[in-house]
Amino acid sequence: MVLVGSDPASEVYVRMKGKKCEELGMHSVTVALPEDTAEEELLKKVTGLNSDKSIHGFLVQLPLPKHIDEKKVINAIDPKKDVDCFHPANVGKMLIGEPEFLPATPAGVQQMLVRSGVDTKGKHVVVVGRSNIVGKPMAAMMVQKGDGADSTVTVVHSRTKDLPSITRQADILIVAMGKPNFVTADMVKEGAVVIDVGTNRVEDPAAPSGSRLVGDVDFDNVKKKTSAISPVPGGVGPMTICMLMANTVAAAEKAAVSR
Ligand code: L34
Repeated sequence: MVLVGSDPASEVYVRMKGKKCEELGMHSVTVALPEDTAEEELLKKVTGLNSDKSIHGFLVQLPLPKHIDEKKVINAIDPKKDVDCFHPANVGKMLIGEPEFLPATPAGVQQMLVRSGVDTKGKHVVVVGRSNIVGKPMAAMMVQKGDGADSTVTVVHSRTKDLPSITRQADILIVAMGKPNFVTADMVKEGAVVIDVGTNRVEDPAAPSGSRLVGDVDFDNVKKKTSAISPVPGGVGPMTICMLMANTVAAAEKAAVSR
């Protein structure tokens, strides 16, 4: 894992990933670089990891400091080691149904559905949000053929007209908007399955740290209408980390076979 700067949330996530590697008996290294690292310096690190035979997969934790072009950095990662599945070549392969890797957060959502016994075939999945990391790949995965997919997919976002009228049609509602309490009970159909991808830190004077982690869904009120709902924390976040680990194992297996 490459971490640039000292964004507190990124530090937490990277630490959690390192711990998970240790738990699983996987070698892991965290390359921590200062906030003022030059783009060229980071690109050099990426090139170094690309050719390092002791590393089967790596990621550059996002967001990066403003002076660094994220696209350039992602493009520099060897697609065979791109366990985030952020490289355009890997995104393309996923889109045509021939994935090298699956992007960790959407794959975590899909596994949650599969392992909870939620039928997705022919169901109306509404994805709220259109980011490159969650919304777009999530929609692309749910329209693929096969188990845990085969859905009819609608993507809604900040420019959608009458968004609640569409979310109310969802059998499965996947929310990745990045806004606390964005989805309220009136926006959800009775009996729907709701997956909350949001991780927002909000001020809470009552909390020991002065803040608290919440999703994009008004959990307590929406819960009353759903047949299943995922919480924040303890929902999609830990699944993301699991899928990153799975991708890393897959990368190592592929490297062993092709050697
Ligand atoms: N390159 N950048 C890259 N890859 C990623 O896969 C990520 N992401 C997102 C941010 N930037 C990235 C993550 O790892 C978000 N993310 C992530 C990972 C784990 C958790 C949340 C986001 C997680 O496990 N959250 C815990 C709570 C942790 C806390 O207390 O802050 C949860 O239970 O939701």
